[in-house]
Amino acid sequence: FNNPHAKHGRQAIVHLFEWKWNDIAAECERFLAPKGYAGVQISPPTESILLTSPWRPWWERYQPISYNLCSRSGNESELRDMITRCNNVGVNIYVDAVINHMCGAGGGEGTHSTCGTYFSAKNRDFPSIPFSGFDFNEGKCKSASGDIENYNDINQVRDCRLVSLLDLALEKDYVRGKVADYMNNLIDMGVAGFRVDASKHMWPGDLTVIYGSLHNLNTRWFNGGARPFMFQEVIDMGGEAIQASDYFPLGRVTEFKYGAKIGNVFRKWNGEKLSYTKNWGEGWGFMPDGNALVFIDNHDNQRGHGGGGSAILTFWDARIYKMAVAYMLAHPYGVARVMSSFRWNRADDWQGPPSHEDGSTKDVQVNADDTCGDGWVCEHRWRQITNMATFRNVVDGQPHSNWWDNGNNQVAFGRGNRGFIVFNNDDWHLDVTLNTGMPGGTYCDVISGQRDGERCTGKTINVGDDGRAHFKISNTEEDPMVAIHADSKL
Ligand code: LM2
Ligand code: CA
Repeated sequence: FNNPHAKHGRQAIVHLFEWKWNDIAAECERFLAPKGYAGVQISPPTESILLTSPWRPWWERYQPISYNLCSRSGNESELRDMITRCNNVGVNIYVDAVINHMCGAGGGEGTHSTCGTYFSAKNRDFPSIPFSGFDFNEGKCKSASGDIENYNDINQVRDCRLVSLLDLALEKDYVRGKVADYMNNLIDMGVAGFRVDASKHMWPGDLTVIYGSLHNLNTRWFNGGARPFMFQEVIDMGGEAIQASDYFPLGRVTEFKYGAKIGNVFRKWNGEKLSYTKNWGEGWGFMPDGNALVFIDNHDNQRGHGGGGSAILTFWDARIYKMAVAYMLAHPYGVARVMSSFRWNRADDWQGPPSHEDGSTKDVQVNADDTCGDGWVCEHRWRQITNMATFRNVVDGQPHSNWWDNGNNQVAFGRGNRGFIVFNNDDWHLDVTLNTGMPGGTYCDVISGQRDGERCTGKTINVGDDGRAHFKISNTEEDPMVAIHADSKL
C-alpha cells in the first residue's frame, strides 16, 4: 500500500483542493501530464451535507450523507470521465476518503445534502447506504459528551465523535463492507489510491480488514496485482497516545512535523537555521523515509485547522513558501504533495471555493501566462514550483550529495550528478564557488526561468569540467535560490 504507482518516473502529487472534476480532467491533459506531475489528490467525491450557516463552508465535504458520487465537484459521470482522461495521460487519481464518520450529530434531518438525498442525523439514519443507529459507536464511546474529550485516551479518540461527527462502528462487518464497497467502486473506476481522512480516529485493526478487502487496481491502466496506494492522515506532532507508527503496517502516513519544522526554518523562528537541515529527514526525528507523505501545507493547516500552528507556510507568504516547496521537491525524503489552493478571506477560515450566487463552484480560470484567476491560486502552476516538480523527476533515485552551508541560512545540495540547488535565506548576498557534482557545461536556472530549446529564459550557470560552478544570489532577488538539473543543460 506504500507505492503510489506513478507513471513515467513522475514523482509529485498535487492536491487540487475543491476543484471540479471537469477542470481536473482538463488540467491533467493540458498541464499536469506535460509538466510531469504524478497524480492528483481530489476532494471527497461523495454526497455530503449542504450547509448554509456559514454559507457553503469547504468543510461540509468532510460530512458524508451517502456514498453516491455526487458532490460539489460534479456528478458520477463527470468523475468517471475525469478519472479516465487523467489515467489516459498517465496522471493518477487519489481520493480523499472520509470513512470515519458521517455528518455532525447536529446536522438535522431532511434533504439538505449535495444531491438531495434524505437523512436524519438525529435518528442516525442514512437510508441511501443504508446506515442506521446500529452502525455507530454511540454505545461504545465512554466520554461524558459522546465527543472526543481527551486525546490521551486511545479509546475515546477512536470510538467517540470527532467534533461531534457521527462515528462509524468500523468493527462491524456490515459497516466495513459498505465502506469497502464505496472504495472498490472507485478503484474499479480507475483511481490509484486514497488519502484516508481522520485515520487517527480509526482502529488500525479495522483498517487492516477494510484494506484487505479492497480490489487490485484496474488493469486497464495498472499492472496486475497492483494494490491501491494508501496514505493515512494522522497528525502526530509527538506527545499523544496514538502515534503515526501505529499505521506504518497499513501504508504511508502524513508527516506533519515536516511542514511545521520547515516553516520554522524558513521563517528563522525558534533559533532555526537552514544550515541545520544538513540531516533533514529521519535525522530530524521524522518517520522512516518509506512511510512518509510530505507537504509544506495542507487544506487544514493553511487556514489554522489541524496540526502545525502558525509556523506553517502558505501561498500567503509566497517568497519563502516557494523556497520551502523547492526544498521539499529537491530533497529525496518522502512522497511529496504540492498544495493548490483557492483564496479566502483570512478572517473566515470556513469560506468555501470560489462560487456563484447559487453556491455552485466556479470554473478554474487559466490565464495566458499559465497562472490562474477568479480566486484560484494554482501554486502548482507557479513556474518555480512546476519546474521543481520536474527537477524531482530528473533527479529521482540519486543520493543527497555535495552539501554546503555557510553556518547560517545559505545552503546548497545536489542529487548525484543530476541536479543541484542553492538557497540564500540570509539578509546578505551569496557569492560562492561550489562543487555541484554535475558534468561540465552551461545550465539554465529553472527558478528564474527555464530552458526553451537552445535558449534559457532565466539565469545561466556555467559548470566547469571539475564540476565546480560560481553562484551569486542577492538577498533581494525575487526568488533567492538557483536550481539546475540534467534536462536544463543547454
Ligand atoms: C480531517 N482529517 O482528519 C480533515 O482533514 C478535516 O478537514 C476535517 O475537519 C476532519 N478530519 C473531519 O473529517 C473539517 C473541519 C472542521 C469541520 C469538519 C466537519 O476542519 O472544522 O467541523 O471538517 O465538517 C465542523 C465545525 C465543527 C462542528 C462540525 C460538525 O467546524 O465545529 O462540530 O463541523 O457540525 C460541532
Ligand atoms: Ca472513529
